[in-house]
Amino acid sequence: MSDFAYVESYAPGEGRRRPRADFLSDAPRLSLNGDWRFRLSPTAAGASDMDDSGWDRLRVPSHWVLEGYDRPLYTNTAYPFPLDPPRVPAENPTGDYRRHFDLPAGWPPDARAVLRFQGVDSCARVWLNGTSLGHSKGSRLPFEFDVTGLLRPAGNLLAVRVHRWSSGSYLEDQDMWWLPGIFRDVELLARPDGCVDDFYVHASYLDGQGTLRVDADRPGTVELPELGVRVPTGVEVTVPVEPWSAESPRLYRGTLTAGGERIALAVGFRTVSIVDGRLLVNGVPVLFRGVNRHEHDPDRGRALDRETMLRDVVLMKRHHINAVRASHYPPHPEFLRLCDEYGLWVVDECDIETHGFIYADWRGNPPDEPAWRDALADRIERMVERDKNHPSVVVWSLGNESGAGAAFGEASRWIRARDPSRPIHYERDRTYRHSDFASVMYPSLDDLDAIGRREEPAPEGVEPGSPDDERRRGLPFLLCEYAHAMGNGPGSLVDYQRILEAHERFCGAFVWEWIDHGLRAPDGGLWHGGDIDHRPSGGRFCLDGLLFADRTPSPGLAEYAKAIEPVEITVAGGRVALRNRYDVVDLSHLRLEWTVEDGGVPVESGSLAVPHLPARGLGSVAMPVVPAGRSERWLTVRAVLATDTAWAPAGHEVAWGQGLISAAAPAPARRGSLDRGPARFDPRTGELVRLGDLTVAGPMLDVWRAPVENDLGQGGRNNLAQAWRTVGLDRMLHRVDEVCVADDRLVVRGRSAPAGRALGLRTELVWEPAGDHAVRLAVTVEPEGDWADVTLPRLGVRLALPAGLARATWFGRGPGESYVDSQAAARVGRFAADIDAMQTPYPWPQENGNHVRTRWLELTGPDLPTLGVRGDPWFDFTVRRWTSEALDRATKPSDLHASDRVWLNVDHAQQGIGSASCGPALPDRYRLPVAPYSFTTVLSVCYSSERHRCTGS
Ligand code: IPT
Repeated sequence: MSDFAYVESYAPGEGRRRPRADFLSDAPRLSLNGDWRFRLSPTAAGASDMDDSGWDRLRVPSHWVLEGYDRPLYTNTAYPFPLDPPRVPAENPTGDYRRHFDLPAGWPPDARAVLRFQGVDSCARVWLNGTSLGHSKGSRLPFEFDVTGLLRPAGNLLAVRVHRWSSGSYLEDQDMWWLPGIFRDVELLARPDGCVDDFYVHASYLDGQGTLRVDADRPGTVELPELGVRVPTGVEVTVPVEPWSAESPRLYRGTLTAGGERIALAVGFRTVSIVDGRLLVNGVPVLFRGVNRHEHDPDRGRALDRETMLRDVVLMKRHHINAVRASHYPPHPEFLRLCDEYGLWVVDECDIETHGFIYADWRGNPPDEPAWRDALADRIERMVERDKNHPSVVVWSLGNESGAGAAFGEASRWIRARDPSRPIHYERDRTYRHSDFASVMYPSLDDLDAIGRREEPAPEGVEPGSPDDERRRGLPFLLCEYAHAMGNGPGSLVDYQRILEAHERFCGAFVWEWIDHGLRAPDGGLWHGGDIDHRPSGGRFCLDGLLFADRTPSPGLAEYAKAIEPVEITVAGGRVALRNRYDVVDLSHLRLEWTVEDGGVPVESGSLAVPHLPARGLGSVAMPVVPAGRSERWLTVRAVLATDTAWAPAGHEVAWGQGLISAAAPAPARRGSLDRGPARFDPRTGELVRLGDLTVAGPMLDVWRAPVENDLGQGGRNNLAQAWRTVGLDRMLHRVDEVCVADDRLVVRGRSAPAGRALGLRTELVWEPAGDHAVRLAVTVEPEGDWADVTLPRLGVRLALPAGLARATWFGRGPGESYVDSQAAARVGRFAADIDAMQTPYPWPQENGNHVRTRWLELTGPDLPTLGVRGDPWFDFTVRRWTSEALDRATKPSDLHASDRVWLNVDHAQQGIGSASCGPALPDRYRLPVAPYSFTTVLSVCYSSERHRCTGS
């Protein structure tokens, strides 16, 4: 046996203390974070030299692959090494870490002491002052060694050997970067005589009363001053309390004192139960409006500091997210303290994923192999013991995507015995015998609806009508992943939410996922998996978050916030109807404000009394009386925080609704003469070449968009972009057949079609005068040939405009981008933005920046006349400095360069976005079939002194 056989042994560790609760106390604690000596070796043998004075320095916590050594690797499902469990490659980058330290003054020299590692990826062997302490695997879980008697007042040497690959890596095949290193805190803890080692807070809630009992392995005293509680450990008390919930995270702070140590307690009273197939907390149903959160930072990987964790929590709270699935491993313990304090329901998931066994047809899958029993049980116990005292943790998850196996039965039995207070989730075992929830990932809307009705078909391998089938149907349903947020999207968030709220069976859902896992590249850009020269690679699949990697919210997050906003406000029939979507609280923490806008210009505003509405209650208030206006008049009602909270200031918007008060008067029909109007055409091609003093080119029929990630359905399924390219929508050729003038109308007939194909789109563009400054364009499109079931990414016209145009002002939906299946977050109003700022910087360039239901648009630039576009009644537009083709070709944002034109797409429609990058096909109603279409638009030109003429606004 070699000296490093432990790396490949099934054993989860050796020499470690038994797992216990994570807590903060006033006992002496020495952080060993900071500057360490570091040397990287190519194999598990590591560095043999005793003298580390010439070694490099490395900050701890960190991942060495993000600090200039070795390189990060990204795989989705496949292991990056041969599937030969429990063996790992001989090339096993191994980092030797050394830390020299002195004990601080006042450190009790003879005290018991514990050395704690909060997380080391993937296997660590540890020595203190030359004594071998043992080793541990299980990257995202803590481990401790008893170091009593091994410390010196000065000149201690802590040596840690970290192996990139170990048997433990087979249990850590999550879809994420493989990032080795000591990436969480290292601490030395003094353990005073008589102190408790582990304790368990049992704090339940029933009918206004909280029942508390703190069990500990040593006698101690529990104090919650606010409740007047002072009891010995092991003794139960019942007192009137306010319950803890994500919406009202009432914590009672206190202490557990034993042996001269004071441990901080943050007690939240709450009871989780499943009654009649529904999940209840404190007796009421709750709905998780959640996200899957990986720990990620573009520079630090999973070595997050507290500030970054807090940013996540605050961003979630501000976007109405009330739940987090800790996908796919227990987060840093500080994150859970923040969830307790700020209020987030947590599904705490174990650091177990064996996805890559799919490439062996699940043969040898660790959860189904006795040899791995201890390793799996070890992880479950370390999670539960560490996190058992957090009120925010309401569900235990046994892991992700690990097939089925006896180990999950053992895990669930162990948890039920140790912690009967929380239900258990595991999605991948289709019998659901070891889960208290039925669960699947990425169902279609129809499938989800059937699940809600408890009418879903029996899963494969489960006999319809069998006891497993019956039991599953009776379980509450937790949608652990849906709405794959890769690139532009996801679409249908509102559709999903409607179904989730329509059936009692649902206890909530978690969008995949919170944040893009882009890593900072040396050139300042971002790396995804495909940027690393290594196979297998998960490519761009790590860029699927609601936040961009730098934590800038994406349009998808705005849409999700709108889909789940806690109050539904409907303005109609003279009333403002309110639906309280909170599960626990009423609306007394909110203020209602209203504004009336005429054509997007505010004309009146005020406030409304907030009706008393209990959780999930309905009510209404009378609408303010406002007369009709000249153009479209909208009433917007906003619910805002009445007072400051921990996560947002007073005035922060939590919900809004709009209603149309009066429609616009029809625009007066303006005739004129085409000759005397602003439009000049090329007589040969019928192309528009000038509009007043604006040089323009076009408009051309345009049916192409740079595919979004969701157009590239996973693994070839739902791959619309491929179907489009096969037909040739990305390379349409345009022919003009006829240009004629009749009755002061210019008619241009032509055909757009791809080379090599017998199909095409016949077009007719009819130009008419519309006053002195405007022309009306009517477009008719007639398909020819057999298009089979191909859809169109977009249908509209594209114009090339002078590059000097710099700013857009529009009346329609905004301010952010919107698509037919993702427009809830966009309100009706008047918006203005620089063209450059209207490009959403998706890390993989793709279609973006669309605006649905635009009534009018003006483009302006210094020293240029204004271009106006009016819809009949609406159009979609995108405006950018590069073409869709250039956007399509680009693979990095840095590939996009301003051309010598501004490109404006005025669309009759654009196809929806969906979430098919990992999920169901785009619903039919959001597709744009090949069919006859006709639409009109009015183009105008005007000069600043007469601007109103441009759009009639
Ligand atoms: C699902 C995984 O659980 C998650 O980690 C992530 O990979 C996601 O897919 C896609 O980004 S598993 C998939 C087979 C549905």
